[in-house]
Amino acid sequence: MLHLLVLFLHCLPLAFGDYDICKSWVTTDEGPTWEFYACQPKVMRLKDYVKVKVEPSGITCGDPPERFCSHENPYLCSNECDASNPDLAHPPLLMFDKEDEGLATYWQSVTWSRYPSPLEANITLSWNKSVELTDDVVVTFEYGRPTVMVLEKSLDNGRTWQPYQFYAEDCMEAFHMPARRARDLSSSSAHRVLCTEEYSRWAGSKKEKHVRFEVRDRFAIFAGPDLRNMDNLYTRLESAKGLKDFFTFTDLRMRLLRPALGGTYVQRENLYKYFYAISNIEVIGRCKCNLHANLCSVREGSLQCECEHNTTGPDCAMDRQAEPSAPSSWKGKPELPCLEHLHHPGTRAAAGSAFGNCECYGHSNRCSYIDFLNVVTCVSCKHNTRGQHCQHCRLGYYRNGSAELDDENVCIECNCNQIGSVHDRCNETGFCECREGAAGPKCDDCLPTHYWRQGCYPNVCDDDQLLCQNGGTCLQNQRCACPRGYTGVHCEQPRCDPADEDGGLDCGPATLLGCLLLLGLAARLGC
Ligand SMILES: *[C@@H]1O[C@H](CO)[C@@H](O)[C@H](O)[C@H]1NC(C)=O
Ligand SMILES: *[C@@H]1O[C@H](CO)[C@@H](O)[C@H](O)[C@H]1NC(C)=O
Ligand SMILES: *[C@@H]1O[C@H](CO)[C@@H](O)[C@H](O)[C@H]1NC(C)=O
Ligand SMILES: *[C@@H]1O[C@H](CO)[C@@H](O)[C@H](O)[C@H]1NC(C)=O
Ligand SMILES: *[C@@H]1O[C@H](CO)[C@@H](O)[C@H](O)[C@H]1NC(C)=O
Ligand SMILES: [Ca+2]
Repeated sequence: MLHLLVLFLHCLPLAFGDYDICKSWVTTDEGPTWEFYACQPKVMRLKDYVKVKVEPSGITCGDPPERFCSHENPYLCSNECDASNPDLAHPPLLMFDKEDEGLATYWQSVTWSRYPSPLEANITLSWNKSVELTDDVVVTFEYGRPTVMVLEKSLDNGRTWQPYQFYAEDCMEAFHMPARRARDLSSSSAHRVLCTEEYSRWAGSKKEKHVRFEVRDRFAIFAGPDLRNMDNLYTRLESAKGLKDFFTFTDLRMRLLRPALGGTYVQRENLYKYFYAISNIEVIGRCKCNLHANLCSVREGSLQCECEHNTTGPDCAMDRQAEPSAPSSWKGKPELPCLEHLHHPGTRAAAGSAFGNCECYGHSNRCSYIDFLNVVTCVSCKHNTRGQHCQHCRLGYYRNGSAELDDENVCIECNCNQIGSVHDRCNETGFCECREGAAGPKCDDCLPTHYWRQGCYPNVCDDDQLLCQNGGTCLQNQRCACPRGYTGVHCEQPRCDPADEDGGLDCGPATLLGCLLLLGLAARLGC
């Protein structure tokens, strides 16, 4: 059972830093204990973890070798695709390689030599794991974007599919749908499947290469044009069932239905200029771990969440201790007033301070109910507080002893010196944990045995143990200034400089050998 688990659900900021720890060991009035937090893995380039399938077989060019032309210069057909020659082959993997500056590498289809039967291709991307988009999907087409295509997605590893977005030069003609743009959607229609004409018009094959699935435009409906109010976005994502699912999938499929035409009609006498070529498919997002993991790693060839909070399963959606019938275990609990449903399994959110047990000392007016723990916890604690009742200070802050719990100034920033301290946290009286040699409440000083220079370093010399010899003087504990004739860290070595004005080599017999060696070295170096 998860009865000890208290999840402190904050609103997810775009600065994902706040979500990178799942738990921490803290001291409370009742003694030390684990505190648990909603956490999620980092955003990554999902194309690095994808498996691709291109259909039908034989759609990739080069077998047999084929020539192709460009729309700009349709009678110059000098390019060749040959699958047996690595320099002239265009296999599917080239949609996912690193695009360095310079020439693009791309997958390419056969040409439309069988016109008028359609030139169609399916490109299926599979992750074998639920992932969540955090940025636009951007597909880069060389030699022109398709005039008709459909983006589809699957939530169940390819068993069932649903349309994600339609793309056409003329949406009415191709799909009997009116054309819409993602940026014109409203908060109630943000997850509508639409047809767009923005990415299918011919604009010259070099100029406009990108076809987008707009995630940012949809986020902006809730977070504002610069995505500043991510708080609001994530509250909506957690509370509106369907909205978060909209950005989630296990597979994507592009159904390419008609290639770029470079004009309004197909020129039958030159079909070698009609084909698809994709140089990159960028998919930015993160593993879906239901706020129970901050790591997602490749195991058995697939991405998997490293689940915390006693959860398990590929998406951390299951209770590790529960019987297989766990999902029904929170049926029959009393409904609390003003509850919005959280997408997050086993968690519901409540709005408004009218919510009975929502005590947050004035640092929040929103609570969340975690079903399988039967716990009510504050959401989005302000004034640098955290905790079930916003009764603790956030990491990096400490309790202001002269302020009440409901005071806005209750938490004071630790302000630990970045170089001198181990981390930016401090104890209840504001003392930071110092690196070796550093001292002071904020670790911005050095111990007497150390000197400060972008950090604390052990003294080279001092007036006590590490004396400068032969009359040298210690400069700020950092180095000895040696008198003429002596060198070394502590001026312990006689110096044998042949260019010395006094002419003489001031070398005692004991160091004569060393002097001769030095002279030899100096001679070899050309002094
Ligand atoms: C592409 O996939 C769809 C199902 O989404 C299927 O009906 C169609 O036949 C496929 N096309 C090709 C060319 O494989
Ligand atoms: C998909 O991932 C599961 C683990 O979640 C793994 O056991 C399975 O082998 C994977 N399937 C494929 C086809 O990679
Ligand atoms: C998880 O289970 C272990 C063992 O049953 C228990 O000690 C622990 O408190 C549970 N809770 C969390 C959040 O790990
Ligand atoms: C501590 O709280 C008191 C009372 O609100 C306030 O006057 C004082 O400025 C706070 N101290 C700091 C360092 O913020
Ligand atoms: C905080 O750390 C300082 C320095 O290590 C120590 O003197 C002080 O007692 C600590 N305060 C508490 C409450 O632990
Ligand atoms: Ca490429």
